[in-house]
Amino acid sequence: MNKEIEQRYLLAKEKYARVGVDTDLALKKLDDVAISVQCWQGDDIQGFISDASLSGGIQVTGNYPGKARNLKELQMDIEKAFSLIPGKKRLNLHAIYVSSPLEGRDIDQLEVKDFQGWIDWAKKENIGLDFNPTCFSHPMYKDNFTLASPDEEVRSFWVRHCKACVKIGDDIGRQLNDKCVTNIWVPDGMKDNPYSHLEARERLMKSLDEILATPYSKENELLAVESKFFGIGAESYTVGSSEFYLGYAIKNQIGICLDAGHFHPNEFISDKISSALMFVPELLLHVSRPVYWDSDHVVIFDDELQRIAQSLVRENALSRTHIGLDFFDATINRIASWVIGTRATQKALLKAFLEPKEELLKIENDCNYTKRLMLTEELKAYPWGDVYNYFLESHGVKSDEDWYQDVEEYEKEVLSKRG
Ligand code: RNT
Ligand code: ZN
Repeated sequence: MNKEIEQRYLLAKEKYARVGVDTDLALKKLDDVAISVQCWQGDDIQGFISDASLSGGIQVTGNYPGKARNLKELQMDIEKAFSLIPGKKRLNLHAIYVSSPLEGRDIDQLEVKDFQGWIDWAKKENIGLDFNPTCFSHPMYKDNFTLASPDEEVRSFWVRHCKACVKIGDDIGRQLNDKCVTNIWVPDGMKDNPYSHLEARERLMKSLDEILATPYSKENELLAVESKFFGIGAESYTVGSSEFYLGYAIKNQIGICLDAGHFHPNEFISDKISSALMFVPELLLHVSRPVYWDSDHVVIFDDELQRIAQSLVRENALSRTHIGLDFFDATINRIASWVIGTRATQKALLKAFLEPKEELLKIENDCNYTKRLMLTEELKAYPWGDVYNYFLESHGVKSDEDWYQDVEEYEKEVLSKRG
């Protein structure tokens, strides 16, 4: 253990103790929170099935060298990133990341064996896996539609794909003995004003009902549905809106996925967590960073990330919330982006764990808003960074900016040699 980091921690511990906060306990709590890291940042959502370009109204810009080109490279890169991120982690997979060739089958015929390479890897890494059907980047994504398509051939293709994914998520959860969150997001929408907003929603509901009829165990798998406000090329109408999916999740008692980039610029998912959890059993978060319109920038330690973490901790939401990251940026080193985004999320959680919860609740219930403002402001400058560094060091991970050397070395030795 680095002496300076230890000394700084001991000073921080004393300071926090004065306001009734136990830093050791906060670190223990942080250790228990699993963050699901999105595999798709490693190769700009390309996957291993085809070289079709990304569609579905989402875009990855940039051409930073060294993206993973196959399973081995992606696993290697994730392992590198994980070595720089302490604490519990999971990996979030999209269905296009098969671990062995499909040999003539299309994605409506996926089976768990197509992901066995990941399941075995997850066992070795001692992590859980999450899963997503991939309803884009495929020729059957037609006229901006998948599950809500008016073309029965298209709609039923995507229903088969999603049913196969539900089955796979169930198998993953069983094999790993760790619940797999399978999240359904579809890009369905319209560029220009629809004549009717209703018909496509009825078709989406019909498709979802068919998908939910797939046998699966709620112990092995949580199904979640993800709403969106608009996508590129679908600016005027999104079938799976927030109201649609929240209603659907409540009615069917499945998870709702709140993506930080899928709402109006002045609307925050942090304020939705407590309400949603009153009506759905579990929540999935796509922690992301919107900039003007839906663009998934690398998560940073900004106000909304802190508010999300505060909601989770202050409102006892952690035990029913799955934290997933969702960003893709091809202009910077992809491994660094994983480390930065995941560490930022951990920092926000730790900062929230380091609040004197009971006292702040009491102050608030006494309607002593002056004291609440004073204390929350003062806490912002408390030495939580020293506590986080101690967390890193005690897990044998390099603290402050020192981890970046590893990434630079890896870029030089490995990434720069990829074609
Ligand atoms: C798209 C959604 C969705 C995707 C991933 C790749 O707007 O946020 O979650 O980012 O499935
Ligand atoms: Zn998302």
